[in-house]
Amino acid sequence: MKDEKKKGARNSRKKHSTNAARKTVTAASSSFILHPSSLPLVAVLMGSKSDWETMRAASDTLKDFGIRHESHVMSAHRTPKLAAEFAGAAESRGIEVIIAAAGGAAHLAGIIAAHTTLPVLGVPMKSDALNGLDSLLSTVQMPAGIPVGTLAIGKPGATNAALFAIAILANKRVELKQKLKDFRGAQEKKIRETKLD
Ligand code: RP5
Repeated sequence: MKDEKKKGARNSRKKHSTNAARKTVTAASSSFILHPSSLPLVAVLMGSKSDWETMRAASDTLKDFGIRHESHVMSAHRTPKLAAEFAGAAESRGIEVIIAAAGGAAHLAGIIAAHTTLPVLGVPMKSDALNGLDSLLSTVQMPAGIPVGTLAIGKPGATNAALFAIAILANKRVELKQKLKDFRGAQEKKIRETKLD
């Protein structure tokens, strides 16, 4: 009974957040959008919930740097209209960078980039069939004119997409630039202090 209640609450939360995301997309299409400081700066998109285990690394990295962001599942193939609507409205919602991850015939980053001039960073997901080589080639081989900045396959790509987004945001945010430098410094210190036995 208790479990059923929990499940019900979980489902209703899920429904609510999906509806909320849709509402934001719809609302963002209108012309009187404000940019309050609570709005997300980065959107982390992925083609399937099965990508979340990998893409959590992007979200966690953004969290570590205190970057407001939102994460959504949408697909170039399964929800093409939602992907186009989201990309078309993203800039007016205050989003500055979009990270888009997909696997297999990975077209999400491309379709997002086709509908916005915001920087789009693509993360190829590791696939069962071809180990992510399919995703990498699908994401990276954009024809000239519509760029997608493609990162490495899988988790390293997810982390680096977030760091790349942070580097873009840091160009106009002094404190964030300092945080990024501190992060690099800590990383360097760790390597310099590594002792092998
Ligand atoms: C892509 O197909 C997704 O990005 C995912 O990486 C892959 C497999 O999706 P599922 O079949 O697991 O939903 O669209």
